[in-house]
Amino acid sequence: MTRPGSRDDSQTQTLERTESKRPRLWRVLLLNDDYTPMDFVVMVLERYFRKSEQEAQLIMLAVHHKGQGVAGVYTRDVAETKVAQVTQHAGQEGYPLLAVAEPEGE
Ligand code: TYC
Repeated sequence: MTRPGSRDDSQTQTLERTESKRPRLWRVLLLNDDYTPMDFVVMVLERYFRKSEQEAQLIMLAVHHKGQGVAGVYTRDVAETKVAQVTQHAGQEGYPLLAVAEPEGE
């Protein structure tokens, strides 16, 4: 049934979106350990998470005292890349520093 001025949608259907407009964000967490030097963790936060030296110190100390802390929040791909970069750099130095990504809101 096509009225003048309306579009005939009998042939064409538009699928409803199933993705939300804004992608879910992922937290990158740093985990505490007994061996990675504090200075290395601060450098990681500055270099890979673009924190100022002061912010980096605060986050590092929070992780040291509480066991884990949020280094940054990103889309999934970016978060996974940060995890890979940190893990690779720490491993290269022989440090066991661990970073993990987890979705926000869980
Ligand atoms: N606990 C470490 C130390 O005393 C420092 C540290 C902080 C390690 C944060 C990991 O994610 C970390 N040298």
